[in-house]
Amino acid sequence: MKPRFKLALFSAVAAGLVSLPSQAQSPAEKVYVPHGKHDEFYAFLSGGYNGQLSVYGLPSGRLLKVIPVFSVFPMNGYGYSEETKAMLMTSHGFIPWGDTHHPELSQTNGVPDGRWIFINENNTPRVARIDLKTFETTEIIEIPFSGGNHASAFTTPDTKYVTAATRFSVPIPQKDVPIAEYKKYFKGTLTFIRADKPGKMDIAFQILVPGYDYDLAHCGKGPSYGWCFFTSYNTEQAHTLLEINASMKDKDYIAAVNWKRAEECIAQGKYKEVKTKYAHNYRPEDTRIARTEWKTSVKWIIPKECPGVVYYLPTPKSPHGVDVTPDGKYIIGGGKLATVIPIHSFEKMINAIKNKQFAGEVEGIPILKYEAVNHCELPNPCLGPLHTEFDGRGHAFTSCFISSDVVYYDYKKCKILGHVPTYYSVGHLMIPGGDSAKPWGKYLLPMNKITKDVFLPTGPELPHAGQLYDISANVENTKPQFLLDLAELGEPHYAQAIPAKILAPKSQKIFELEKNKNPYVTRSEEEAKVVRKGNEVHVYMTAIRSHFVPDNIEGIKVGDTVYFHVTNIEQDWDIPHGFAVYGAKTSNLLIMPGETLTLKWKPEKPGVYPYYCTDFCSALHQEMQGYVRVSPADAKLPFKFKYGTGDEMHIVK
Ligand code: RUQ
Ligand code: CUA
Repeated sequence: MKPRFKLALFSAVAAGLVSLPSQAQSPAEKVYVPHGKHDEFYAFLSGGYNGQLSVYGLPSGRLLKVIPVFSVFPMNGYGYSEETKAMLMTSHGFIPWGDTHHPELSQTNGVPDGRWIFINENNTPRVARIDLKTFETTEIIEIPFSGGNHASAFTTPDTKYVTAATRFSVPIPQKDVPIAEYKKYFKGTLTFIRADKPGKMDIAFQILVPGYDYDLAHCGKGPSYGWCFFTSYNTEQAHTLLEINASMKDKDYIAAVNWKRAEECIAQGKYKEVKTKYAHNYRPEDTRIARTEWKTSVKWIIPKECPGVVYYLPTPKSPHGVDVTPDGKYIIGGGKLATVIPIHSFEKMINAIKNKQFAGEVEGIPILKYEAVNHCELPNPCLGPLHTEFDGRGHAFTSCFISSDVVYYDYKKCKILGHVPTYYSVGHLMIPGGDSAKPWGKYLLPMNKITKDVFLPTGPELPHAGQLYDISANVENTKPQFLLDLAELGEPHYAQAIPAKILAPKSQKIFELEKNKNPYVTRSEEEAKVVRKGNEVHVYMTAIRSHFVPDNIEGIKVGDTVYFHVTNIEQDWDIPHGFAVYGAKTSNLLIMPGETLTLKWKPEKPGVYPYYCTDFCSALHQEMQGYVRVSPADAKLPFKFKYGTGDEMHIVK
């Protein structure tokens, strides 16, 4: 290029008159988001064994937030404050940890709409809803009759249901039986959770299925609306040495569930109501106090008694992921041990059902003939195919664990277009909207299991690495361009992304003090008070730049249980206050503007204990402190508190 032309082109580009072909920009230019500009996408990456969900900006790869879901989070008091403890309640009691796998955005007409994001917990089967106005976990439902909730939390295109299933089949109902009698006692359940009404998550029904390992799911859309698909492995029903014993058969199954049919059976009373106990935890917008509601039964559908509700599609070999193309016409299985990628046709499946092209039956579930449902087998794709996402242009991208790459292909023509490397051993991959009816495309993010030499070494434990690729040019003739290595938190299994322009305008800035319905709210400093009820002391405290009211408290005695109900009375965006008291066996609280949070404290020894704000909130943040005096249990000290030189205030006995 001649220098003068280069200059002219540069000014034309700068003036926004000409846009350069995307491949003409360097990776650094493509991921650089200058000060004053924001990222184009929010990306939500599960944290796996950290039990959380991380929020990144794309393309910069900046970590914006960690949302605690199934694990306590000392950073803001989630799971420690009295208002949030109940979120982690289960039928096994309070559980401070969970294993998050698959985030899934709520959808309208098959397109992510930015209302909520759901995510599953694998270990103690649960599903959570995160409200995307506040980026907070607001609801968690436990799933009974399940073990290892992995094929979850995938949504129907209208968010009517999200899915759950047993990855580990278990005795259903649970009982004390010899493990060797697996085949006799162990069963699986496929669960549909009603999810479109906040605060009212509910198990609509469970389908009782043979005791295999149900691994992943995705629901149909467009022509396949009304169906969801679940992979299974271990159809051998092994209970020991699964790496060999569950890899014997050439094909396992994808279970195709007709949930419309299930609804009919429920309406006709073809179900069994079974007694059990499971937790439904909800944190409403007004009180912001999480409460546990105990649910006591579920509806079971037995496939024999509801014909047409489930069919098995034979699928090679120990399939992991199952993904439905944006047009809803094809179902792609990722057979970990398979040498091909099987692409099933929904239309063929429906015809096979009509024409009864069955190869057998298990427990009332017809097995369809493989040839009758298979659209094609993508030959020699890669080694260890797992998961598939779509760019919305007719191309599928499948992650391949063993060969550490992503293969991309035309799924209708069954034609491979190319491969890109991953570093290393990719698990899930994500394209914004890539499992929806209308992918936004643009980026591809494979998320890897093994990092090795990608980043500076940090001892034996390394962050997982993701690789961001540009797929904005049609991959038919342009290879994806490598952009960035992303250091991830925990182990991201699946991820989701949505354009910032959908989400950012909805983001809530404060909680309105007026609307705060916490019974311990203190709306003004005049209302601050300390109330004793026997051995319980309730401190109604306010926080504002740069003091607490009260800031001196006397009359607490050893043996008291003190509840600090701290209301942040600021009404200004991004001005949280923290609260911590010396010796408290809990985390700090991080209180948002307009919010009330409660810290429980049992002082054990007489003395004077400081408390302070943990978030540097103003030039006088260091002055934002107070003292609480603790006297011996038998002390006759008057109960008093104050702020400033004024008299003792608002003591309520
Ligand atoms: S997993 S790497 Cu979704 Cu939990 Cu596949
Ligand atoms: Cu409030 Cu620092």
